[in-house]
Amino acid sequence: MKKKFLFLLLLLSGTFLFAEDGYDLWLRYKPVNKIVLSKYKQAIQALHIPGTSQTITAAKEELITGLKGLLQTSILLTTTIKNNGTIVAGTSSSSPVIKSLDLQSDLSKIGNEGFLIFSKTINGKNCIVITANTDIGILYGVFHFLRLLQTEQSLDNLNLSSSPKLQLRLLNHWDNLNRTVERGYAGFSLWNWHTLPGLIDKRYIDYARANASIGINGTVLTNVNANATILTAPYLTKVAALANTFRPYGIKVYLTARFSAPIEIGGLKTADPLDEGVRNWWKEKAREIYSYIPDFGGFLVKANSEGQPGPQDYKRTHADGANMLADAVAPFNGIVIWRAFVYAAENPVDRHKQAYDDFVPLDGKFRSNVMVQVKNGAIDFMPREPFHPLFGAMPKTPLVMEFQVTQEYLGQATNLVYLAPLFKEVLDSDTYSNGKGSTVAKVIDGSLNNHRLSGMAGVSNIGNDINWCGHPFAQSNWYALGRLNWDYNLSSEKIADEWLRMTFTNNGSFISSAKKMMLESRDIMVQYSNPNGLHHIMGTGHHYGPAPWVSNLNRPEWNPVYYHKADSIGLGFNRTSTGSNAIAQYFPEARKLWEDINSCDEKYLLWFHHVSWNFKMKSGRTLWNELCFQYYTGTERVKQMQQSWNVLKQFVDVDRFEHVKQLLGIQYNEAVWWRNACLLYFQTFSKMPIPSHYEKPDKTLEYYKSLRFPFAPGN
Ligand code: GCW
Repeated sequence: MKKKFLFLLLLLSGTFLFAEDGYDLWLRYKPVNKIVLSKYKQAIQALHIPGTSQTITAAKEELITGLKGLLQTSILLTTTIKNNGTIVAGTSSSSPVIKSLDLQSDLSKIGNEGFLIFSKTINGKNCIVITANTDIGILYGVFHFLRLLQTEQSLDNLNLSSSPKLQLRLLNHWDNLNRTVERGYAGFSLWNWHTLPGLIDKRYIDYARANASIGINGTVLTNVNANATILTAPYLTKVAALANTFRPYGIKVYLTARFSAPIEIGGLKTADPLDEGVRNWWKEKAREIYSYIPDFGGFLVKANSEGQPGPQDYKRTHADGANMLADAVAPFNGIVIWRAFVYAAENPVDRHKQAYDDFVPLDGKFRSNVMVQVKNGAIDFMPREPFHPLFGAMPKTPLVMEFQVTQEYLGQATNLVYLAPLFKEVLDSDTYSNGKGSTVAKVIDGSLNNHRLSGMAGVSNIGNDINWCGHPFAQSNWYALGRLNWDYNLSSEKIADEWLRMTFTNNGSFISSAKKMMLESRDIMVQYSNPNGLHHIMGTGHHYGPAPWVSNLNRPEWNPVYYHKADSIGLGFNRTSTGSNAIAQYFPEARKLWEDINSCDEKYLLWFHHVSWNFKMKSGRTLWNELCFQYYTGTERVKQMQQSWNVLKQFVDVDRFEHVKQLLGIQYNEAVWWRNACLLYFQTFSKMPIPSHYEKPDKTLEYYKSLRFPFAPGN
């Protein structure tokens, strides 16, 4: 009785929001607000979606579920158009009504995956048409239509045409066969290899739905630090089960190929790519894989990098290795995505330069079904990094962008960091390779150099945590990867807006404050961890938290001191002509932004220059005082994020509200930790005081140095 009373009270006070665990991601389909609802109920009264393919069935089910949730009523399924407000969905082959509309000229412009959504009178009835050239286009159109409703957009006079800018829109899972995830902070791998193929977890289907809803069309299931076992028959049966589950949602599977597999599972003596036996082994292996998975996407390969085997073990080039695999998958229309993330401990050259040095000479030497996958920057997914100089420098090779959605260096799963601004910053950067306007986006979409293939990949942040990504806001980064892959011209703001509306609520006050938090979050993270171009000063191995003092690792380039080069004179890595000259790998016009220490964009100052502690910054502060300013301001801004979130309590269910609140508490402590540890350490070189108006670090440098995290996740 008491409970009932409390429930009623909460309901009446309007503050009762059912607890949510985040499992539904942005596909919650909660009821729209009352005013919108009455309009939608006019516009949507029936559904006409003939066709029985698995993809059309998935589209139909999604519409039924979505509309039921959003409009709180079951939708009438019709075989003819006899109601106003009928949604008519299908291709000209699945739907005679669509065929009769004669849409050829519009459809010819949208390719295999695009869709059209428009209002139209059919048989005298007002209808909404969702059509495409293929069934998967219909599914994408359906998700887009549902997004319009979820974000409470008007349905009047619809006239939309949309198709993806990039062809391969990929997730890269760094998932190991024992279910640990390299740099994964959201639990274990989704793929339960032990129970596959017998058990198809509902999560696999929801994963596919979520991906299809944002246009992701390929998934690399396994870690680039590869295990050859995935290529054996028992595992291929498991992979096939996943491929069958994902296929209706337009998602192809890819695997990572361990270069030494012919030795490890094939019993050969060598993995030399020019050896006939090895070449034949891979050809046979490809044939076998395609017998299980006829639409297998292909291989992703990390070779001769961080201890992985590769063609250079046999004095062959990356092109020799990639081409061998490309020849094996070519008969089945497979592709090889070869990673350019290479650097060698034995190579004394600035790590920044090594991938470019290795790959530029190979431009033009790859088979036509090889793509080279390049990380967004030359070092490694840093909080802020200039774009990779390979973009624009390999005109004859299609390059795939590799972003990291999992936040290895950006606060992992404890920090709220919305990554769309990072992705956009890189995509919008001008390489000047073909003159002004040669943006990274135009390099990877193939338009600058007329490539047949194009693509963008994101290292996944998905695990088996109930909310998929660990931090409730980390879901937005998965979402953003898909949306930008579909259309890199979307703004970070628009993507955040959509995601917030679908994930939380359409309430305007909530949206404006939460969006502000998201849009500032990446800058804030940079500010309290790696301001002004500092990079790779994270803890050893796990990369959790600061450790700029580390200098004892075997490989020089794994030591933070390698990157910040603090000394009594100043701070930063001189990559200009008087230093490593990595800057010369950029086109002259691009270089201009950074070349001159006095005009260098200060976001990248310490990336390209060794700067004296007394150097006058644009703010008028010395470098040392500027660092103090950045670290203290960034930390303070986390406190502001906490305050902003607290005010939003009334709009968010208790569970997710508390979850984010507590994580922001952790983030604040981590920001203080970054600030204090870094400033105390750099102070041992600058010998300058932290300005007295800042609160003094309450712990010593020794304390910070003594911290250990033996079981930090993802390592
Ligand atoms: O960012 C580094 C990570 C490694 C990763 C490597 C890579 C898969 O610390 O864990 O290995 O990059 O991208 O290959």
